[in-house]
Amino acid sequence: MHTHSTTIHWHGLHQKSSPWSDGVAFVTQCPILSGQSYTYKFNAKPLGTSFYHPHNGDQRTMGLYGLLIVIPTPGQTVVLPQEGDNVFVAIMQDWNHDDDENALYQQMLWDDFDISDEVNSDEVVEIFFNFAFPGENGNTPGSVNGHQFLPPKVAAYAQPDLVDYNCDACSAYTICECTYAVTIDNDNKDRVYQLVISSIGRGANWSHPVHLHGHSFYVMKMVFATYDSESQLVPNGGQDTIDISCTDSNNFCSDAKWKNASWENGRHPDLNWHNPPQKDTIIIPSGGYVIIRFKADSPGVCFFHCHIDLHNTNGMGMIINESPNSQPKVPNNFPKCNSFENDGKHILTYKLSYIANVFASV
Ligand SMILES: [Cu+2]
Repeated sequence: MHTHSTTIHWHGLHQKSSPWSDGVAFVTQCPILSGQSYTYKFNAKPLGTSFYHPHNGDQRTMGLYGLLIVIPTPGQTVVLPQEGDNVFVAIMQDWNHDDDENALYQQMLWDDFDISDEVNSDEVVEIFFNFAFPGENGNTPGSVNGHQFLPPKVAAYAQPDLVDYNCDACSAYTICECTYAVTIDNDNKDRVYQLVISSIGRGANWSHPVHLHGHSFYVMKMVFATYDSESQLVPNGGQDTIDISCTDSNNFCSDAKWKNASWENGRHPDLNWHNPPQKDTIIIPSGGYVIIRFKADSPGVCFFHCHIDLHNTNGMGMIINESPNSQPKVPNNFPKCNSFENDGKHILTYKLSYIANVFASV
């Protein structure tokens, strides 16, 4: 790609102890420029079948992606296809069509997981995130809680002091553009994070496959809006879901909360403790919500975004800044970057030096 910069995200790998290798442009690294090379080094964990794709612009939807299979190390006990089994792996490109809720749920199921110890805790921190397109007519950007993501101009992980995380202009009643980040930590090793991810309110009408970097999480609940026999949304007193209350008069739902206050702080009464699927990406149904749980055991800057490229590049993403005090240092000489105001002189200087180089080489 002689005209594009790029980065590669190793989807499915958690990058614990190497968060700078997660491959998100302007979040974990600077883009790799045309003509440059960059070597990713990381532990291949967890094992399984996933894929790699660029994390810069819309390059994935244009075909830059492939399979990524982590095989077990000798001695690791896993269920593998037996000799003679007919096994193949398929990878498919996006195809937008009407999603069927049963099909979506069945796709998530793989096996029973015993998670009683992992995400059951007395200390649950609950956070609501609404992935949607709220706003006024003509200005309805992709956003999370009304924040249209503004990518930093540096590698946020490697150059944290140069990132402007100020989102003070945002409120429950306004949408704004900023580098939205929420900090979580593991000061208490037993603490569990419960995210309530919705696609509700005025900016709903799409379902969003939301991907959290750095983690697998447990899907504790998936709730769909109510539809009639002709697939039309049935309004529930003006709200998409009867469980969540949107407090602002614009119905942006950037400051959502449970209608039933006794559900707060992780006390939703109907979570799936028997066989919650373990995922790193989950569909948020239009007009519905999903509850996920995980522990903050992967220090780094974890991008959290809709995996539809056009939604993501439109601003439907944010940073989970995880355990800032425990984040490992980047390797020596890790590439850094910055921006400059283009007054034309730099371009001219570059062109002249390029021409000079060309003449010098002939
Ligand atoms: Cu989306």
